[in-house]
Amino acid sequence: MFEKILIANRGEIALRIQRACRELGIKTVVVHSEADREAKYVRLADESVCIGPAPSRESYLNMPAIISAAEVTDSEAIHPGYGFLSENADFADRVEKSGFVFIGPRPDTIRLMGDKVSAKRAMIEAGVPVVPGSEGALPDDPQEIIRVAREVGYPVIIKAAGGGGGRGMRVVYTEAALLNAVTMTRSEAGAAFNNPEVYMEKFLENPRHIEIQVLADGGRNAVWLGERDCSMQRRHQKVIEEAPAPGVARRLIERIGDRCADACRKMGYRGAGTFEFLYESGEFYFIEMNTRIQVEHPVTELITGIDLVQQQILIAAGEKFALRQRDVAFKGHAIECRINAEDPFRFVPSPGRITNWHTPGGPGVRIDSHAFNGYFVPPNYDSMIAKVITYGDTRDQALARMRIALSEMVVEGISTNIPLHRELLQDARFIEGGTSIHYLENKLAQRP
Ligand code: MV4
Repeated sequence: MFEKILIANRGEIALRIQRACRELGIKTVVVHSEADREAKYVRLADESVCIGPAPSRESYLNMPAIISAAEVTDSEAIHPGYGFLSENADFADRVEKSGFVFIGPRPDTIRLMGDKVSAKRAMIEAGVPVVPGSEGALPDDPQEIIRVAREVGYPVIIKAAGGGGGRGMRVVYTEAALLNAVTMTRSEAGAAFNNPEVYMEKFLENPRHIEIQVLADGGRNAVWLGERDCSMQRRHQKVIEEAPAPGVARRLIERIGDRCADACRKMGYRGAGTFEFLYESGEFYFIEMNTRIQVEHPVTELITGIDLVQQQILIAAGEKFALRQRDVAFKGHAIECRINAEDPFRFVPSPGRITNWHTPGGPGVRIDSHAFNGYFVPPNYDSMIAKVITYGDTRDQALARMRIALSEMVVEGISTNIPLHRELLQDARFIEGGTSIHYLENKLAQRP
């Protein structure tokens, strides 16, 4: 096992990784920007290194500074967390070439999944169902593009191969709008991702976003750890996640989960990963794969009892990955509310000093947060300051516990989206379960 790991991230996930390390008896090095000097996980770390000024570009995205910090502290491995450099294949490459272990998939796997055209091809080969669309990237020939769209059937969506997470896409409803949309998406993709390749899919009008968690050892052992429903979102920012997905047939989930685990074996996937699907009319369609630990991983941890961050570390250390599918049992229901420092009505960030901070507790309540009374939320980063996660034997119990938790929570000095969460936890359609990816935006549009 490693003696010392460097954490190349900030905020709640830096603290989360640190806790996993501590339980495994591993020393931690935290790298931080000038804006994060007073962070709690910096004080709790065995060692810390300031790697640059507040802007991410000069600190958390500064590859040479992070690798130098690993060198001077004699770290053996680097955990990238989520966001920042976590899905940067060149970073993973540089980490490994510098003699450290990258806690994540091999650089080539990250690259393969980063290109959405090659990711989709790999899934088709592995028998994972994908959204119907173009075979690979769209050709240049306009007549050929028109032919593919007719075959797929309108509406279609044009997506950039280098995009993902909602960046670089365009919905097309008519043939008249098709070629211009392709041209525009191509040129934006060339500028934004340095890759003008685009592909086409049937546009699904009212799907849910359901993802499958996997863990794999890079060889023959791969398991899937259930699904998460992440449909409650606004502008591609998830707001509430839950596991299991309400109202989806278990047999179907099991079939898809087995396909995902198979795909991992075929690819020699290593570490934790997430297969993203759209779910509509009782069918699953793969869209993208994330090669990192995700924000919403705790809901999976609560229904499986498996510590995903510890498993990432064990796999990276090359310890025998002993988890088998038959050992994975799902129990109960978990819900996560992301608490953001933002205006609950206008959604603009609300950085500043927290003057009063009380977090909820009690049975089935987990708080993942780096914040504390007197903490200054810096304006430079993502606005998420806490995750409130509740667990129950049933969805109703998890919901009830979430309502109580949100009623207990106090954050003063900054604005948060806690009022929005309180409102959503009283929403009849959400309580019923199974709302689509458009539900929240439609609901907000109807607000007075
Ligand atoms: C789609 C889609 C409908 N049909 N693809 C947006 C993020 C990126 N991961 C893929 N996205 C979508 N792809 C087809 N063929 C609708 C979305 C989409 C979406 C997906 C997941 C979660 C939230 C979303 C919000 C808007 C659009």
